[in-house]
Amino acid sequence: MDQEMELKGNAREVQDELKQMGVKLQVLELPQTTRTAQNAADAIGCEIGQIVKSIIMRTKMSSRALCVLTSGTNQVDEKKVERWIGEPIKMADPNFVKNATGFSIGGVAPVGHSNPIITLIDEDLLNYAEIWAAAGTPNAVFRLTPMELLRITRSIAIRVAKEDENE
Ligand code: 5CA
Repeated sequence: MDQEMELKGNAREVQDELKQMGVKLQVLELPQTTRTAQNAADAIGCEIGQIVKSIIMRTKMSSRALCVLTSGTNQVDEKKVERWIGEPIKMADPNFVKNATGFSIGGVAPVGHSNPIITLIDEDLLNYAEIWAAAGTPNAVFRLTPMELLRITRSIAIRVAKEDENE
């Protein structure tokens, strides 16, 4: 399609990666910014929970990158992820994110990283029929189903969200 022909830079690379994986998912470049989950929901006209945040964490001891694909309404509970990974973790800084994924914060896609990254998916994303993820730049996104996200990231869904302290 025309839109696909015009994709540039990282958005094109993400589109090429998706195509190589054999999935028919289309990267869209929007006129508005999609830098944050709220921005993306406003630009797309969907619920913020449908936005996939690609949160890059760093293991404290082995210094490996970890990608936690989180619903736009949730915050990552580091303790829940640590239990799964078996090592303390912390948020990655912007340089680490760029080196690990090839993308800058605000445009980190769930696929097409510079190196393979261990990925976990927030189970709350499974509640939606359709979700939207970043596609390499702060104004590129693509729509997919939660099952497609599981498949293209070869990942699993777990409970990662911080819960209300009263719960
Ligand atoms: N394009 C949208 C979703 S389609 C997007 O990328 N959203 S995001 O949530 O994945 O990216 C912003 C996230 O980057 C924030 O939620 C935050 O966790 C992280 N972030 C923002 N600033 C920093 C920073 N200075 N250091 C580390 N992480 C940051």
